Amino acid sequence: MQLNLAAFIFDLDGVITDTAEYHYLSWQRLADEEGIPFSRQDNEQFRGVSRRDCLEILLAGRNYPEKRVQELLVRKNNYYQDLINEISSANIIAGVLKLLKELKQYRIKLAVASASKNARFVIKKLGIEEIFDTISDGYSVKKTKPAPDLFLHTAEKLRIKPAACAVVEDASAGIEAALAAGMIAIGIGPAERVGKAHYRFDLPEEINLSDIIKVN
Ligand code: B16
Ligand code: MG
Repeated sequence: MQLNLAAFIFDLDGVITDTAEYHYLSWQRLADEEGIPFSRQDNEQFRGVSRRDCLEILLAGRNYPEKRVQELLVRKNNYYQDLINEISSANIIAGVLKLLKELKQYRIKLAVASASKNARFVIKKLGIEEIFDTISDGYSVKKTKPAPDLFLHTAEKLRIKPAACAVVEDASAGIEAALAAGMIAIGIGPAERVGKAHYRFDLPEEINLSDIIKVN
């Protein structure tokens, strides 16, 4: 089925760039320092989930005082920022630039909606700030993914109805949020993770726009 879509909203980490790996490395370092068991497999649950919610999952009921929780959040973010300091346009996932340019040609609005408070910095580093009509990040709304708020907020800024928006997401929390927002969900990754999406691709470079949108 080909749809009449007016906007594409992109998740950042895991869709536009593989900072998901840097989040993982930072959490692993923190967990090791704290003697908390953690693995790459556990990190899958952290995709699209806010920093605070990730820490709560990591702590798994361990009762840390708020001051200590804050210290852990700052430490994790420092590790992450050290890693993203080094990124450049070379870190854009294959096929993403081509896709963005193609969408622009069709006069489809483009947005980023990321749960990350570092999203603007990362987009700047990637050198793609100018391509997007609007950027929403971890500061934009209170209720993060899987709540639909971030995507609805983004559609509102674009002045486009949710039903005319597609969301490209790599996280199960993000697909849930897109569906709850009444948008078309395009999942990037394995079916176990993003299988609930309307469309699913293993990689962004496999997205075939003419299968999804009406191209005149
Ligand atoms: P920060 P996305 C999300 O970004 C990441 O997937 C998730 O792993 C991370 O915890 C979250 O951002 C918060 O990031 O600590 O930088 O605020 O996938 O929604 O672009
Ligand atoms: Mg993501």
